[in-house]
Amino acid sequence: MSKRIFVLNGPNLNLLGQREPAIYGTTTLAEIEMRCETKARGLGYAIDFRQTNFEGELVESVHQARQEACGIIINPAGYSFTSVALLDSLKMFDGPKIELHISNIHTREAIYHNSLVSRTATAVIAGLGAAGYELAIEAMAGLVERG
Ligand code: CA2
Repeated sequence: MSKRIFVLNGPNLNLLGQREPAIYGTTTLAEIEMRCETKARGLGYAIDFRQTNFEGELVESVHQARQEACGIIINPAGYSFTSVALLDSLKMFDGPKIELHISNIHTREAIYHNSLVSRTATAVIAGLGAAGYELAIEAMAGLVERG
């Protein structure tokens, strides 16, 4: 079994730490990647950490995960609420999938309440800030090993 977890990040998350710190905190995506690497390594996993502003690229990463990953952690950002294509691709991935949001989408404006991705997610983490990523890695290891 592959011991590689894909950590996928959608549009605008490359700007994390630079804007709206009250909602998204001050940690950059590069810092989050380093923390995920460390956490995963400690648990015996490798990660493939990616960010893209393009919907099709996110879909292609999910396709690639079908061959290479034991699990997917995904912060689809704005595509959570709009992308049937992303939902469809995730449905084709048989392993565990954790949807992650830095903010608590349910306490925000109504446009952020209905995530399409949640319909296929094994679990959802929202509102724990950047720390949610490390928790997701830990949870993913549990899902892969214990189901
Ligand atoms: O809380 C999250 O992680 C979100 O997925 C972030 C998305 C938003 O559409 C979701 O509702 C919740 C937006 C990402 C915007 O990225 C920014 C990056 C830096 C500064 C401000 C926004």
